[in-house]
Amino acid sequence: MDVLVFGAGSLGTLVGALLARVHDVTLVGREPHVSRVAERGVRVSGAVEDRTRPDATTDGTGHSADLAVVTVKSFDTPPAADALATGSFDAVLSLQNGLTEGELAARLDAPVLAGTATYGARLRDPGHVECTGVGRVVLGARRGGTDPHAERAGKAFRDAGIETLVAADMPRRRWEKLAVNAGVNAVTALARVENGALADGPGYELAHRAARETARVARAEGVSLSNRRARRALDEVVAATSANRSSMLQDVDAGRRTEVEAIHGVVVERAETHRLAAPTNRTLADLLRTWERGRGVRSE
Ligand code: KPL
Repeated sequence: MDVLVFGAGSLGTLVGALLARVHDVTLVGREPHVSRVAERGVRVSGAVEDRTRPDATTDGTGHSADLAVVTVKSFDTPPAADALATGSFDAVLSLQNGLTEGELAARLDAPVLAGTATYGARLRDPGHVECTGVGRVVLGARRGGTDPHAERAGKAFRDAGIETLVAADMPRRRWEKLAVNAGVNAVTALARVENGALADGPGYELAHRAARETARVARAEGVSLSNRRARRALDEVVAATSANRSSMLQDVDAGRRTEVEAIHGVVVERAETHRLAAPTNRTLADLLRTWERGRGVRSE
């Protein structure tokens, strides 16, 4: 299968390198990573060890492939979608934080699939990604139900040795992941700790509150996600990824813009639509926005 992985950050590089075991993969990313991958391939270390040779380019326009996997940061979704729209794909799969699949679908003709990934990944150096935890990819039709494109994408992932489930309830799973990200990401980024440091500490109650608020907003959106289920998902992810530095902590460590808007911003905005309060998400969002302004990575 021909696969384009759009976004060669930590998760995109890991997924692209693993897919390249059995598929023809092109990674779209930035320099100096792209040149190193083009010269020597990708080295995968940690929980999975491998070296594979995907193609790599900085130009995301004019590609055609059986599947495009979008792994860019949520705020880079509009330009990524515009670049993808210049090419041709049988299906496009979003493996991003937030609820970006709607944004992709609005700009693309190809069917858009929703996905979640709990693999831990960290870019060590250009051309070198560490797998910090073997998780699972779950993917399916973005509005739920079955979809032959999802079955095909799921098989392609499994053929490459990636733990993958094709699910018919992606809207609930996407909101559940959003609840987990709302609980884990800001608290670990602001406290500068690994995910596992949340367990049983004072940050845990804060994380649970953010996840509960998110589940309540999900229910107002017509998605069946109980507080208990959101809490269990949060507990499971914290236990399974205890040694991980969350993607938001990695952004804060690197002085980069975070995904605050795609996580807490979306929860607060949708809560407002339903006249619900989301004080924990609002507070976490304001703290992160203040940090971004202070670091000069945010203008508004
Ligand atoms: O998705 C993640 C992230 O870091 O963005 C979790 C699941 C919280 C794992 O670190």
